[in-house]
Amino acid sequence: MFSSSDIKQEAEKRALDTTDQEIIGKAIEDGIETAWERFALQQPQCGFGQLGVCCNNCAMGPCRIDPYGGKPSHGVCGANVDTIVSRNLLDDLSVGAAAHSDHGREVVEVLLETAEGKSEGYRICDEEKLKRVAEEYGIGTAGRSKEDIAKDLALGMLAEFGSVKGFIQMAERAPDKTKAIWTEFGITPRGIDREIVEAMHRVHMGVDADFINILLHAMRTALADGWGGSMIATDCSDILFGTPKPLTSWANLGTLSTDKVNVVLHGHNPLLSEMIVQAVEDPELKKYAIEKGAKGINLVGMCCTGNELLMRSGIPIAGNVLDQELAIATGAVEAMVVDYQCIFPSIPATAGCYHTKVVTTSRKAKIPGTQYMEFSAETALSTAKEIIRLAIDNYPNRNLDRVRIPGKPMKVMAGFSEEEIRKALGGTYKPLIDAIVAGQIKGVVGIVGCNHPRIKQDYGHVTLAKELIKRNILVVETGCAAIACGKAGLLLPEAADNAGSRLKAVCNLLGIPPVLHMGSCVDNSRILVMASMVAKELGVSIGDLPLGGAAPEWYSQKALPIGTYFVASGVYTVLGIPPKIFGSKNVLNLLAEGLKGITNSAFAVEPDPVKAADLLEEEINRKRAALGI
Ligand code: CUV
Ligand code: SF4
Repeated sequence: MFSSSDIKQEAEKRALDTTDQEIIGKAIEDGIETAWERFALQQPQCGFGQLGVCCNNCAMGPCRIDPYGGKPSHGVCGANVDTIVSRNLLDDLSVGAAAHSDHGREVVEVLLETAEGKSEGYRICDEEKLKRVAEEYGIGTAGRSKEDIAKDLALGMLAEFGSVKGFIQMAERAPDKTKAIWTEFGITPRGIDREIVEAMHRVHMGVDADFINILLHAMRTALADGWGGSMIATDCSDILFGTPKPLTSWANLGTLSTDKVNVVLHGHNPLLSEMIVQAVEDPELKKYAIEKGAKGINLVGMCCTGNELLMRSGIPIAGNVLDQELAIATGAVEAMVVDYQCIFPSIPATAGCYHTKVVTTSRKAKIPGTQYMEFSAETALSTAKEIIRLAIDNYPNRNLDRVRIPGKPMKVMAGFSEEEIRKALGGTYKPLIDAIVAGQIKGVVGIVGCNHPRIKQDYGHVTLAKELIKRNILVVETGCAAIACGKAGLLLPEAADNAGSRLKAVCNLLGIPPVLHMGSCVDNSRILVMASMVAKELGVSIGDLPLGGAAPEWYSQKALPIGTYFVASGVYTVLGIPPKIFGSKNVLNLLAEGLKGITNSAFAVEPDPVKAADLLEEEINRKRAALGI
């Protein structure tokens, strides 16, 4: 067992943020098992698996290849290491693309139901964006009701999942030079489901054995996510709930309240969480909370659904993926409401040590030991109210002796949608381009992705962001990376003091932070759109721009298509955690080198965030030189 100084040390080893450290300490004292304990129990992890040389695709396996070039060198079917490694990568990447895209589909379905008057609680909020996107789809808008337009748009988008027309409309947003590269290499995405299903076909035993062919399809599948499923998720969410605008709010576990009913909204899709935001406005529920002895209801977000709520409604964000168990360990959470993705199946066990109720809501994601309250568009608001009632009912069960709410929340500024960034610049990207040409901003890097228990929580994100802004590189962020930097105080205009003098001057002039929170993981599509607009303004490809991407602490399969559509769109991307491809030199060389000849970008792996900043800066300088600036 740990002594108290050991506990402190252990907590400091696990997380960067002091509020997280405090609750890690409490969790250890309370004897709660978290991802960190389970990660330790898994050590040493299987080397074959880590290298990607194990294949379990068919019943003749599992097969594994000797990573040192000895025997066995082939699976029972004869697949070699390149086939196995690339096929495993395509498999994982497709899972990630499916997760984003299926989330996108649900938003479109609710848009359709809303247009048809069949949903409860939803309305079309951003009519201007609706019309703009509808026009891209060739849908007439003049003199039509927003419902009629939305119906046509939703049907048009739903059709793209299966691909009737053979291309994805939103991929047309890419600059011509980028699209020409996709055409040349045959990786233009044809349909969202189509690429994922084809990927599943190709990984079947005895289909695609050519690692180059497999990796090209991986790029096409990733593009179908970034410029398809994810972009649809972003744009339809904006249409339904409003396009985010800059606002301020709060971050970290200190956003939990000592005297209000705490409800943590965890997961990904804003469809559920936005209804809960509406539900807590109900005067009856507010009264009910007071009757139960609370001062009110306190909603906080977690992970990407938290990012969605923060961006649009200014709901405080309690933390990122490794905070889900910690939030419960504060002893102050009445209910954790989840939909899907990144929800640890351990959550009900953690909750069982306190009074917390875990509510699952999606038919696709049931977790034993939770309360299931099915969520559907037709009854969304009523279900949301029921969920809040359940949380209120649970308030009297809070055991004050076991509650600890740490520190103070950190102020954050969020809500930087592509539209708002452009607006802040005066309507076009010309001022940004001028600043880049003048060297006031050396380049732009997107830091994205999750936490991983192998890395001190948030250390990779925060260290890399600080290093980059110091070098006058503007940082844009999504996902858990953005939450990490929020906790660290980097999402504030004052954080420009940490930036190089040139970037600092730009930030001060515009009153913006040096690290811009652009949303959830599907909102990486906002970064693509921004890059595309800048490239179009210059008449170049995205690959020509001084941009970079990084996923310092990624774990999720979803990070694979994100990284890959960045690279396939022309953005050099550094990963802090090695993907499971090191068993194949050929696969590694193609992704780290060979792609440069195709998209003028590639992957790199660098666990040290300072060195990762060096790599990104070098690449930005290379692209600047090629542009003659
Ligand atoms: Ni979708 S995918 S852990 S919440 S960023 Fe956070 Fe973001 Fe990764 Fe999940
Ligand atoms: Fe083994 Fe080939 Fe089957 Fe994979 S597909 S498990 S390598 S026999």
